[in-house]
Amino acid sequence: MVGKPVAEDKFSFGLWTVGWRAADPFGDATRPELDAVEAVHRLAELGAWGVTFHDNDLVPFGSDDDEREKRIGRFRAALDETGLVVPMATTNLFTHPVFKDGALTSNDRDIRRFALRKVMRNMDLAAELGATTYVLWGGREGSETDAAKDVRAAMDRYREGIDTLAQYVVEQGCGLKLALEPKPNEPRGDILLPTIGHALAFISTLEHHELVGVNPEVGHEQMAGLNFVHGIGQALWQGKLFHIDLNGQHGPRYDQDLVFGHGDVLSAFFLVDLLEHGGYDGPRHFDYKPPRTEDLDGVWASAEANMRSYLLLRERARKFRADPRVQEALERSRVPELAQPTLAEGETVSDLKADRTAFEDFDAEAAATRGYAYAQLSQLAFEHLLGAA
Ligand code: GLT
Ligand code: MN
Ligand code: MN
Repeated sequence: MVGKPVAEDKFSFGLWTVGWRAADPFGDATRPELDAVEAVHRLAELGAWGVTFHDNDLVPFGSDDDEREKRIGRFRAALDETGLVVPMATTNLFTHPVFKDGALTSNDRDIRRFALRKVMRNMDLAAELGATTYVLWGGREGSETDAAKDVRAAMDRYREGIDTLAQYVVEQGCGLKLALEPKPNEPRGDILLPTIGHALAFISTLEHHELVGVNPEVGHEQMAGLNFVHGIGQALWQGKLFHIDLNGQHGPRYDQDLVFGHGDVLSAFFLVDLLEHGGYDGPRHFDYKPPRTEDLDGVWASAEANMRSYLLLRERARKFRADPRVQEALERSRVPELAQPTLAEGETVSDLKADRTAFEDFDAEAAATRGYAYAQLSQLAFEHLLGAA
C-alpha cells in the first residue's frame, strides 16, 4: 500500500534512538554499542533523509581534540557516502554528573558557564554540518524539592542562557534557529518549561524571540495528560513549530518513547493530518527508543516501523480529506464556519453593541437545539483510520 520512504518525506532519526543500548534505571544494557557510521548507513538504506545527534553521541564527553576530529571525520564521510543530511543537532546537558542540578539553570554559576560553552562548541559543528535547527531539551533543568530552586531566578537564568546562545548565533551568522523541547518530568521530579504552552510563553519574553521556537515531543505532552494535536496547532498558529519529535506514549506514566503511532493512534492520525495539511514543512523526526527486548534486527525493524506508521497515517489522512462524505460532514458540523471572523469586515464594537440580532433578538433557546454532528464526523475519521471507509 505505501512504498519505501523517500527523501521528500523528510524522515530523520537521532543517533541516540537507534543507538540506545537499552540500559534503564533497573537493568543493564541489552544491546552492544552501535557505531555512528553504521547507523548512518543503515538509516540511509531504510530510506531516511536525515540524522541528528547530541555532541556526545558523536564524541564521548572528555575526548581530546584528535579523537574529536577523527570521529567527526568518519561521520562526515558516512554522510557524504550516503547523502544523509543533518537537519538538527543538540547538546547533551544531562548525562554527566556535573549537570545533576541542571545546566543553564544550575544553582552553580560555574556549571552554567560551562554548559553555555558546551552548547556553543556543538553549535559550531552543527552549522558546519549544515544543520538549520538547534534543539535544547532541558531535561535536568528543574528540581525534586521546591526548597531547592528559586523558580523566578531560574527563569531569569534560562532566559539569559537562551538569549546568550541566540546572540552567539547572530554573531556567528550561522543561520541556526533554536527549538526548545518541553517535558513535564523525568529525569527531574519537575522540569522547567514543562509543556508547549509554558515554552511559548517563555519565548515571548526573549530578546531574540524570533530565533526561538519549539520542538514538541508527542509523548512529553501526553505524559502531562495534554492534547498534543492542540499543542501543535497552537505552535503552528504562532509560527513557532521549528521541529517535532514523533513517538508514541500511553498517557501519563514514564516516558515510553514508543514507535510513532504505537500509543494513542487516533491522536497520531489527527497529528499527521495537521502536519500534512497545516503548513508544516520541517523534518519528521523520530525520537523513540527501540524496545529493550530487541536485538539489532529489532532495532532496524522498529526504525522502519516509525516511517511506515507515518506513511500509512498520511495515506489515511489524505483519503479522509478527499472523501466527499467527509467534506459534507465538515460542512454539517460547520467546521469551515470557524474560519469566518466573528465581527463583519469594518464592524466596530459599537456596531456589535447596536446589533439587536446579536443579542436582544437572538433566540438562544433555538440556537441551543442545533446539533453539531460531530459524532458522524468523528466516526468517519475513525473509519478512515482503520481503512474501513
Ligand atoms: C533525550 C530526550 C529527548 C530529547 C533529546 C534531545 S535527548 O533523549 O529524551 O526527548 O529530544 O536532547
Ligand atoms: Mn525528544
Ligand atoms: Mn521522550
